[in-house]
Amino acid sequence: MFATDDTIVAVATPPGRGGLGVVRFSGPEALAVTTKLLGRGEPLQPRHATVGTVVDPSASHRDAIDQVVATFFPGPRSYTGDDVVEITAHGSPVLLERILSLGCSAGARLAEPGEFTLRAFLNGRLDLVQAEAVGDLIDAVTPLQARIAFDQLEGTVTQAIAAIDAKLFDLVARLEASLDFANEGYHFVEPGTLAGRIGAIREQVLRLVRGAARGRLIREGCQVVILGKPNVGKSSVFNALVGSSRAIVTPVAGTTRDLVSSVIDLDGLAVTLIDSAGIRETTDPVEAEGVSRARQAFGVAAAAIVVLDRSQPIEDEDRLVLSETSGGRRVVVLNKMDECAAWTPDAMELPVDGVAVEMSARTGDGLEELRVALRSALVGEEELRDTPSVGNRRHIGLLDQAGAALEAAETAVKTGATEEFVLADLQRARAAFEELTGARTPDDVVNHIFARFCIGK
Ligand SMILES: Nc1nc2c(ncn2[C@@H]2O[C@H](COP(=O)(O)OP(=O)(O)OP(=O)(O)O)[C@@H](O)[C@H]2O)c(=O)[nH]1
Ligand SMILES: [Mg+2]
Repeated sequence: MFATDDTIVAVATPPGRGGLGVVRFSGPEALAVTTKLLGRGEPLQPRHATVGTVVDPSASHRDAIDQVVATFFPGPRSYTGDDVVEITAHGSPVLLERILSLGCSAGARLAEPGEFTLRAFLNGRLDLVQAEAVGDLIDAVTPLQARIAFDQLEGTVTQAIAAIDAKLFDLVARLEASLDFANEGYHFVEPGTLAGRIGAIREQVLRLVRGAARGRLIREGCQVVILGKPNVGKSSVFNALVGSSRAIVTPVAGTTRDLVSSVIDLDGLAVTLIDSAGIRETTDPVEAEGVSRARQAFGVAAAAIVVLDRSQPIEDEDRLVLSETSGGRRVVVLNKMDECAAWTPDAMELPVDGVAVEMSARTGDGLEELRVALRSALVGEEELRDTPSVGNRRHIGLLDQAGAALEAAETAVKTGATEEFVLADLQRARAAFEELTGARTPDDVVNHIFARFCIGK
């Protein structure tokens, strides 16, 4: 863990040129260091934007570097909980570098990635779940991801867990009191109701875990691979969904060999769409490699789009793709509906479960239906915003641990174990909650969490 009693500095805006760039200082010397840089006699007024000039304090003559706006946020009511000063300069990387190095000469130290947010966590301004939400918010690529991360930062997950933990705490306190007064025969929990109470708490944990698969899909995004025999229009469907001619389309069968991918925003889901050579039997070594890559991509994909050409007769190759993908989530597309239909799914007795989407990648007809069908294949029909927002694997793992401990406690009660045993299981559940919120989290876990942040955050 880094030192927390010194003053850190970093550029808080992204690398590169911009209209403005922000250099942020945090720590006990933040005000003193920036007062030197600004060449000011009097200190900055708290929470006021002050126009000033950054100068080189070591220069013999007045060496003005940039005109800036400086704002002082006194601790503990600042982002980090320490004194914070933000200097907004012109967004030139050279200037910002200069201000950084002057700051270091004046007594600050370059911040490590995530160190500002780490301090906020250590100073109790945020719990660990909220600190992780800051990282998610910055990394979000879809508005829905950003929204869910912001909800988490606002404390929705924290509150859900706190509510469960409060009930657990109450139960533990009562059981401990019962143990203390065991000789007097006092019971602070009706023995007959104990299993039911634990079960009710476990049900709340399970509810959070049940929403987690979907939460993870939103947080991490997923892959969808496009399959089908040659020339059915896979690359055309890919381009239509991406909204540009990313993949090469030609009338020659076997055009696509390598995997081509692009991220699309499917109503908030970040879907990495993969165009492939499709699945077929082939002796051509290049195409065979393409097919093998397509199969691999399908192996890790969350779903497949299987494209069939409705203007040409169905062949064994189509049936091969349909049967290879029948186990997983998929959407079947009947493409080229702008031409005369050569068959219907019923007549061909195709193993097409659920709906098949009719579309024309050429005209764009049916594209919206495909988007809707794909979204519902991935996450169902529910409104994503209303689902519980646990999507972080660390959180899910710890909720699972808490659930298992509660299940053990319930079993212990039902099999007549003593209260000490039940208590030990309940304490394990509480420990999982404490690790989740950061009340008690091993240092290496905390370091790992903040190491993925960018510098300046
Ligand atoms: N009429 C019509 N033609 C289409 C449609 N979609 C694709 N095509 C044509 O079908 C041919 C093959 O399209 P691609 O998108 O390259 O097909 P593919 O499945 O990626 O082909 P390979 O990469 O060779 O496996 C091209 O000539 C496209 O213009 C459609 O909806 N209607
Ligand atoms: Mg192609």
